[in-house]
Amino acid sequence: MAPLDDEPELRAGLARAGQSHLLRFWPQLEPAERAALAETLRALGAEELGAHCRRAAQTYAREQQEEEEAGGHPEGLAGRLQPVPPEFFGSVARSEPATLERWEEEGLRQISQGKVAVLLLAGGQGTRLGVPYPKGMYDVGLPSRKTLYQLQAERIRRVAQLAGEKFGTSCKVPWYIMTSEFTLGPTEAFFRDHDYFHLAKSDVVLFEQRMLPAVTFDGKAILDGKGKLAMAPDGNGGLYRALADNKILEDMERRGIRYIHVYCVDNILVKMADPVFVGFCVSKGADCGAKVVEKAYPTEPVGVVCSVDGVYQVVEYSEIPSEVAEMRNPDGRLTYSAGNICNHFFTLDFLQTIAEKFEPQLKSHLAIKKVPFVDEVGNRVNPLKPNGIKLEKFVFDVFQFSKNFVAFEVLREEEFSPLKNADPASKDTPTTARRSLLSQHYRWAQKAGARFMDSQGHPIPEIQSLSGDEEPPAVCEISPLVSYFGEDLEQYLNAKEVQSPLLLDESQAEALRQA
Ligand code: UD2
Repeated sequence: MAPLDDEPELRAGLARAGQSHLLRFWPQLEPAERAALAETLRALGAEELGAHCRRAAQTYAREQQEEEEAGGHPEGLAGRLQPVPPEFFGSVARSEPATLERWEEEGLRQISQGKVAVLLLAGGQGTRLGVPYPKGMYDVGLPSRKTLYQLQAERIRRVAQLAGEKFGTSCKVPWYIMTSEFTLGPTEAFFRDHDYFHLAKSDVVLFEQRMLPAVTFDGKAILDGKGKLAMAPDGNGGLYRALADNKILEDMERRGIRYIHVYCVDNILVKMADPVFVGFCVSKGADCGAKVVEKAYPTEPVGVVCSVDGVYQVVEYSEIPSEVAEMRNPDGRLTYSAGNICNHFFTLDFLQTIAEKFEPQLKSHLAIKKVPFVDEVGNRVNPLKPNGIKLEKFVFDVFQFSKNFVAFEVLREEEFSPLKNADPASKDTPTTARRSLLSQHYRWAQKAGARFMDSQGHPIPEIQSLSGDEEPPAVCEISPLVSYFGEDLEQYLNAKEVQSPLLLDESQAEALRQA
């Protein structure tokens, strides 16, 4: 294909691709703007750009037609779905403590041998939360004012320490972070400014996913400015191309990594490199696994793990017919209840197979959006109605290629509280995330034997079995550097009277231990 770095060639390539309008304002552009536009177009490639725009318009037309034919009753998909019976899942709630301990030990063993990495999907724009910086930099207002990134970094440090201590090794858990054009710069600067939260810089590997142009319903790439295309990251399933683009799998191989825990940025309770989950997947010989929680209500924005035509997959919340999402069993529980929480396990071998062989087969999902654009005379318009298509790949669409897929059900109040919306929305906000974490830490402290007192020294009445939705009676935040998942707290807290608010960091813990 011809390079697009000079004007006549640029024009010819775009004309063949049916995208000549992208040079409409060329005469008005400054040299630097021309160079930038030419560079974007060159990187995309005229042929690929044309193919992308056609695919977007065709996918849109096909889905519109399918919807019309189904007359709002998508029996098609409904007839092909089957729930996964609970007995096919591993489950924290249904397993004996000894079994959970066995899985945890197996996970810690793998970590201690340096075979486990974590991979964060952090290329999203966080539009619902509405902050102009990457979500990981968000501070939900904990007493420590730690950001999501800091909590995650400290959990990595602690889990590596636990594994190392248990098996007498010195080990690391490398942290791979997929960013996008929107999040790379600020994420890099944030980590640098915070000294990588005391992780070795070489163990924090940032890489970038690709961007794709937004397209009108009739297949024209949209101009966001006179010399700038409207672009969006290619979805969290862009991971697999990004792994290949950036030679990340080679890096993992060099480090001796065999298992990868992939997770999304906004779950304040995420268990980094979760030894129980990793140990469960390794014990089952799985190449691919997903953590799930029981879905709370039919419209909850989580995909469901189910089988489609006999193959385990996730049907995303944006694509599941409402009739299906609302189906209930005789006991009142949702039939499709295995809620995906974007916590996945992959073997390196599996990721290699995907990157080398199956990536091109991954489905492109359609998102219909309001995409700001410049009109024919060059005015920027914020549309009131959706006017554009974005195509995205989903990280879980590789499950269908697994030879041994497993799902693992965990407890929502211990492991899932995502930050999606700004306050004062009712769900998945900074307030709910903060409350979930503080309730969890209150439960841990209570279990370890702490007795909370108020500022006047009066005992604070306890609440037994506090749920993640309730405000705890005492404020207690435990640093991940002190306890990763509630372990080892008795030595600091058993039978101790502690004043609320308690911020149990390393120095406070040491003081309590000696008290
Ligand atoms: C995701 C899951 C959904 C459920 C929910 C739980 C997918 C496709 N959907 O939905 O089933 O588990 O999370 O919270 O996984 N991201 C990128 N690049 C992109 C787009 C997103 O890295 O191009 C990251 C994003 O930064 C985040 C994660 O992927 O860490 C999930 O993205 P989201 O918050 O947009 O996904 P959501 O809530 O729609």
